Amino acid sequence: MLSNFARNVVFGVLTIAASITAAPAFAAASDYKFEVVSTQPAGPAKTEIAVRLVHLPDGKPVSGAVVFQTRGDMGPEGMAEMTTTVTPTAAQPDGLMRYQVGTSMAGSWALTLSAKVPGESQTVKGSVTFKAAQ
Ligand SMILES: [Cu+2]
Repeated sequence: MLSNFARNVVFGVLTIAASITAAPAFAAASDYKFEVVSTQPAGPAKTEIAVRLVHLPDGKPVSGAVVFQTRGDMGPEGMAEMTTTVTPTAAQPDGLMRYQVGTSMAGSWALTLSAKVPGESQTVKGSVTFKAAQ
């Protein structure tokens, strides 16, 4: 049984440890999040999607990120093995990343992106989920 004093000391130490961990001395890959900006059907079994990368601490979109790996699959519907094509469709002057994803089945699809971000040594990887109609 801890005394109140001991409990407060333990709590204080944990609080300090937590604030040290959270100190933004260096950006981390977990400081970023991919977000869907828009989706629209692009012909039979195809969906056009625009995604942006946001720096979570200040909520600002990141420009200059270079996506070097993508994956599309139906993981959100329990069909992670059902992969598909992901084709970049436009340059990214506005910081948006646009892709045409093959969506041969109606339902929820996941687009997973791996990117290099200026000033960030770690690879930033994240997924967005979007709906495709048929
Ligand atoms: Cu499927």
